[in-house]
Amino acid sequence: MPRRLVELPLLRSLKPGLHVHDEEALNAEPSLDLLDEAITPLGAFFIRNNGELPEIADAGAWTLTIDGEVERPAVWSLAALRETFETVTQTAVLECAGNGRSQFSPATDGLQWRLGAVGCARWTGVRLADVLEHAGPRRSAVYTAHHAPDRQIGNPEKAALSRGLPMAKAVAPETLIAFAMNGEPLPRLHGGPLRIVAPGYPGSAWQKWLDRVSLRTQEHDGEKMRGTDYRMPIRPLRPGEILDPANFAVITDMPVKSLITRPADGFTVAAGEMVTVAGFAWSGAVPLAGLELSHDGGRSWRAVALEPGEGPYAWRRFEARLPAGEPGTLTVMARAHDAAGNRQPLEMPWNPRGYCNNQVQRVRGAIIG
Ligand SMILES: Nc1nc2c(c(=O)[nH]1)N[C@H]1C(S)=C(S)[C@@H](COP(=O)(O)O)O[C@H]1N2
Ligand SMILES: [Mo]
Repeated sequence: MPRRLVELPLLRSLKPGLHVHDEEALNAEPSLDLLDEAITPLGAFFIRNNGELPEIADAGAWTLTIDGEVERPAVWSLAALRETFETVTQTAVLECAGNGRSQFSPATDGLQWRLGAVGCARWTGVRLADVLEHAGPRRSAVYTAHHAPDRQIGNPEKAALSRGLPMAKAVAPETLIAFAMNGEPLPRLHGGPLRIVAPGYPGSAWQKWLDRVSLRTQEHDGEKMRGTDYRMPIRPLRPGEILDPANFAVITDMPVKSLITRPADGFTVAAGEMVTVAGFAWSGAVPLAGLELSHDGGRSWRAVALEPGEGPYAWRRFEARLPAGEPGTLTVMARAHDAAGNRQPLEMPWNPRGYCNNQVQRVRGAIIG
């Protein structure tokens, strides 16, 4: 029986509100009203797989190998990892680099995500830095390579995805090898028993089903780390221009962004009433600095306070009540900025693979008389 006949119903029962983009690889995202919580529940968290879910016969027998440019290669059982290293919890946003891709025109290749390929969870595990330190990284090590058993659909010889991190991010205190999500054992759909958590980096860097970390003397060139995969052009490109991969750089820190989770697109409000506008803002490495709202289609903006988040990598809530004027249309927009002065663009410049779209979201409603 094809595996998806088993796995698709599983996904639908665990995550009933998700829109499934791809039934074979199981790629699915929630509607935005399901994201209206500081900690995204497991049942609303998007799923992104580049290949087939791996077969995991006995999660308890899982091992993690550390090798490559290290003095003391090691093989860890789950129990030994947990006993040896300090357990830490990091609240962090996980966002697919392709989130919002469906807004690019002309359309680009890749899953046509709307705006729901993002969530914020509490990730618990051990620091990748501690595990690497134990193995004694050599000076020659500049990049990690992460490996997992999932394979491409129709091509079981090839890994679905094998990405890595520059050493500085690998040994940063926020980077984890996680075994729990929102206080529960990490679900298989989210990479259990072990995954990388790289706060601020795109989802692609958060390797699921992690079974090997290998230190390398050069930037990793595994599956989905070559050509233009998860890379942005270093200068603006026009649609149709010849692409030279030398002009692309690996996506590292994700840009400042916000999401309006309320009201929903197509809302109605009576003239003279107030509309509650709520959602979240987040940023990759540079701290968030503020957020403005507009309810006149971007003609005027007003600053709105951000609530504190659960640490530097969590998203922060905003909520404001805006007046609905005369009958007609009402377009609500949110625009966040970071401490380096980067502000969400009204229009994201096009890029060939449709990545890192942080353009201001427009939620359109009607004021009725
Ligand atoms: N082994 C493996 N890890 C992976 C992937 C994958 O296909 N295989 N996809 C990556 C991508 S592109 C994203 S956006 C996140 C999604 O994590 P989630 O499914 O837990 O939401 O996992 C990442 N880790
Ligand atoms: Mo992704």
